[in-house]
Amino acid sequence: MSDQNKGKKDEQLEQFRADDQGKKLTTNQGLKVSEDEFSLKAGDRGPTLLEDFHFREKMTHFDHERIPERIVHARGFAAHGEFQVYESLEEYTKADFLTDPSKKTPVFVRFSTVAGSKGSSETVRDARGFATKFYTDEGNYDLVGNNIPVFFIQDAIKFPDLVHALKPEPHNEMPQAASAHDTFWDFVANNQESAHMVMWAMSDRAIPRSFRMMEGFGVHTFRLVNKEGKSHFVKFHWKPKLGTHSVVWDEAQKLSGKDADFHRGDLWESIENGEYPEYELGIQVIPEEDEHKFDFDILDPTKLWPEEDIPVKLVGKMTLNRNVDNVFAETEQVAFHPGHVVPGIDFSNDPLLQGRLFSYTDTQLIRLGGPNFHELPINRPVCPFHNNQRDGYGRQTINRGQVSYHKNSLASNTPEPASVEEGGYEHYQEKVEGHKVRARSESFKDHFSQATLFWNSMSEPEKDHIKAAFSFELGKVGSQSVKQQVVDMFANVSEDLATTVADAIGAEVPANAGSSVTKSSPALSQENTVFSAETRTVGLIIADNFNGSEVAKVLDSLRNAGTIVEVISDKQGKLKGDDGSELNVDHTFLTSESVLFDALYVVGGEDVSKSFKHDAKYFVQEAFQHFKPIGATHQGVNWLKDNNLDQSPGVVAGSDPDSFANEFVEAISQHRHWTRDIII
Ligand code: HDE
Repeated sequence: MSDQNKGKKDEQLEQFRADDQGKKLTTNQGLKVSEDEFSLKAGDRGPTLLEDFHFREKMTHFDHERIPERIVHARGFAAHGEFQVYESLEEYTKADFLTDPSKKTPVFVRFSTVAGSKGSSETVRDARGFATKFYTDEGNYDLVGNNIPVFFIQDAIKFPDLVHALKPEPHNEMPQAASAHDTFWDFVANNQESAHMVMWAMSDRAIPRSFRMMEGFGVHTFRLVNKEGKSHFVKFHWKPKLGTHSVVWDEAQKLSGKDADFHRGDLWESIENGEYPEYELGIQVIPEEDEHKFDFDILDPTKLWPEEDIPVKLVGKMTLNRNVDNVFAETEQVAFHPGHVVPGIDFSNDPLLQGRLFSYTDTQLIRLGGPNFHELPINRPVCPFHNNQRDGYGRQTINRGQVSYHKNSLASNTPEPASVEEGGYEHYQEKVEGHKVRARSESFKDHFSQATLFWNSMSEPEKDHIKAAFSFELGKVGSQSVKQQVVDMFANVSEDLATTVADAIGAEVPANAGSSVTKSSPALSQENTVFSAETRTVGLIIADNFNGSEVAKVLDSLRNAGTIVEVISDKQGKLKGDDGSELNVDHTFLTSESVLFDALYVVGGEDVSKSFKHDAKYFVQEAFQHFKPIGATHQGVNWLKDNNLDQSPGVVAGSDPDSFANEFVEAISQHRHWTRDIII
């Protein structure tokens, strides 16, 4: 890691790092150990002795190595980085890290799936967590978001119900990391506020290509408060530099088996290769006085703010530039909490957010074993912290002195609260009045308009994917009644959707299907995202005796365009070109699969075996079915012709290395070629 990436947080973590390599083995008490293979026994064939403190310490520690996994978001992966605001946002907020453009704030970001266990696959259909801890000079600020801008429910009290319905069913603990089962869809049909989020969950957003290629959203409406005490409502966005891209469902399922670590592998590798993932922070701002000017309630977490109506202002950039040293110590022990705020950032009365403000500390107490989890290296703020909290399991701070209470005279009444001018946090003084009621606001009762807005905003391929996703998920549901209820529910969103799905799953479309909502929001379609060939992986299928000079030219162009080329052949080792050049084989047909690549470049070679041709054909056909760009030169061109693939969109066959490379790079940057004549 270069020095420029070393921030305050990294310096702090350095105090806790340990390198064991080259050292003598000791017990935890520092005693050097002379033997670590054999327990202490009464005779070399006799029983083990209780006296063997080394054995007992080693075994006891091992027995206690596991902690409870997160109840949701158990499967996650994280990286360090930094955030910098472009220009001062003092008009809206007094938060120091958002007003000083010269400041680089260290961050730690954990991405996750929601439903699956800690060891589950990463390419399942699910929302993704996108949780960012900013280690600011005024304390930690956590933006604990998802890659979908809305949520299933409107009130936190329903979260245990939602999660019970989504998780594997309790009688047989199936299915793992999947929503395609009866209880989830029963919940959906009977809690219709979920309609909008379910549309997102059935869309391509729920099967991202990479953590680097998905948006992040704070979901709730928050407040920004400036020095003068003026408040604006705000929604937070993360916009990935590489655009928002997804895999296709068949590919996602195959990836689950071929590489359950597909997303963490992608993040890890890109950081190791210096291809640092970047995201811009965006804000949508609504002045307080405009709170009631919209046809939805801005406190309702099942609603987004259409970007065409309330533009997203890009205000800063986050770069992830360092992998963790130890996944347990950092990724597993990091404790996020939407209530970790700094002066200038405040909450709204969104009832989902209000409940989250309780849940996150509570869950860390069981997960991390007590109230001192803030002392774990990954969770420590980079600014000093002082208060009268003491003791508890695993306490590390040695608080000196006699006094641990407020108010006091013995320590001159310190630590003392700071005034607002000194940086003391002051809750926004919103005027609140009301009766104590358990109720849903009337303004929260429209569950379908934005579900239809989302549907209307999709391109035709995206709509097809949503129809197929509903048909798959409901096709896995056993209860005919639940299937019918779901069709009845989504008939409120679109007649076309309901009709296709009903047909696929043997249900009836209700007579009054359809919606009167015609509005759309083009920003919601992935067709309008950023397209680039950068960091795309290209599998080069090649054999001995290839045309060395021409292939080298193409590879140069591909690499100059920022793609990563990996060589696939039938055996490992080196391949020789006709000019004596050499290529190292990265993967064989046995150790890889087309689903692991964004594009294939097929060259082949003279005299390849029948099995080589067979395996290459399988790779190419599968990549074709997944709408991926395929390039071919030399023998590869004939193979494409033999398989009738050469005339399709996104398939580039060529003989001139320069023009071929340009066309192929363009095809790669398009991500997928949906106009191919393929039935999904
Ligand atoms: Fe969470 N959520 N959540 N959540 N959430 C947790 O906290 C909860 C919600 C999100 O990488 C838990 O430390 C409630 C929305 C992320 O460590 C828990 C409600 C959003 C992560 C919890 C919600 C999120 C969590 C489990 C409804 C997007 C992973 C482990 C009121 C804005 C953070 C933990 C990480 C984790 C509670 C809804 C995002 C149980 C009660 C909406 C990214 O506290």
